[in-house]
Amino acid sequence: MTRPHFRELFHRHPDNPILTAIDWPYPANSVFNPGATLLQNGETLLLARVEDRRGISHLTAARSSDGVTNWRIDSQPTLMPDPEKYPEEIWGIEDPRITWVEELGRYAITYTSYSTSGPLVSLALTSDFAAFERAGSVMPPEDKDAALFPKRFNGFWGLLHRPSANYPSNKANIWLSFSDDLKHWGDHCVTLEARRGAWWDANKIGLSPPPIETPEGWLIIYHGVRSTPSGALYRLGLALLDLDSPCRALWRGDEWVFGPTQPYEQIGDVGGVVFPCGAVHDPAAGTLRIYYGAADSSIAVATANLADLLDWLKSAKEHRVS
Ligand code: BMA
Repeated sequence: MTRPHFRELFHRHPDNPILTAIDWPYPANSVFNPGATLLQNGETLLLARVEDRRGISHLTAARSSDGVTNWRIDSQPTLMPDPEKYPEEIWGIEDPRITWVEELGRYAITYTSYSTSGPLVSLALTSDFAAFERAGSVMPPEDKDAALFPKRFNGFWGLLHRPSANYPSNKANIWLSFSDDLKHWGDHCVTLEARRGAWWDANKIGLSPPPIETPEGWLIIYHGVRSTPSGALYRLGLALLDLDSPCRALWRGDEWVFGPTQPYEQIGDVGGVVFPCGAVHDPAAGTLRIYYGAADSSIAVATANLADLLDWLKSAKEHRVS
C-alpha cells in the first residue's frame, strides 16, 4: 500500500522477503531479526536468529556479495546456546547486533540470552564468525536490544540497552552504560524514553540496529511497540545522539518512519512486526540498508539515503530533546 501523504524514507527491496526458512540448509521454523555487517572483503554478512520447532533460537551466518541474492548460509548453526557453561542461554539466544571494533580488530556481538529469570544481554567477540569468545552475561534480566558503540568515550566503552521496569513506571526506555573491560558496566543513564498515552512509541521502545556514526551525531533507529487490542505493532523511529556524550539525545522524530504494511510483515508467527537488528552503511553510495525480521518469520531488506534520514530528523517538526 502506498501512502502518498507521507514521505517514505525506507524503500523495500522488490524481492522481499529475501530469506525464509525454506532457504535454510537444515530444518528451521523461522529465520528473522538478523544482525548485519559489511565484511572486509565487501560481502554482507547476516547473523540470523533461527528458531527451531522447540521454540529455542540460535544464530547462523549467511553471506552474500550484493547483500540481496545468492546467500551462502552456514550448513550448521554458527553460534548455539551453550547452557552448560552459560546457564542464562538455556532457552536460546536471540536478536544479535554486530559492531566492528577497530581497536580490538574484532566484531562484538551483543545478543539476548533467554534465561529462566527472563531475557538478558550477553556479549561475544569474533574475528571470523566461526570461532567466538563469549564474555557471558553483561546485564541482568530483564534487559535486551543491546549494541556496543564502535569506539570508547573518554576511555570507556558504551553499551546501549533496554532494561524493563515494572512498578511504578512500567516503562522500557533505552539506557547507556559504560565499561573499561566490556564486562563490568556502570554509570548508567537514560538515553531515550518511551513516550506515554496514544503515541506510537508509548511505554516500550528499544534500540534496533547498532548506532550509526554521522558527522552530526550517532543516528539511532529504534523500535516503538504500540499495544493494540489485536496485538503489538512494531514500528521504527529515528533519533540522533551527541557524538561525544551519547547519553544526550539531540533530536528525535515524532512520527514513525517504517512500519508493517506488506503481507509478509503482517502475516507470520507474530504479525505486525518489522524488527531490524542490523544496518549496512555504504558511504560511497550514501545509503543505508536495514535488514529486518518480518512478522518473526522471514528476513527482508529496505534501503534509505542517510542524508535524507538526517534531513528528515532535523526538519520534520521535531523538537530538540535537550
Ligand atoms: C520482541 C523481541 C523480538 C521479536 C518481537 C516481536 O520482544 O523478542 O525478537 O521480534 O518481540 O515478537
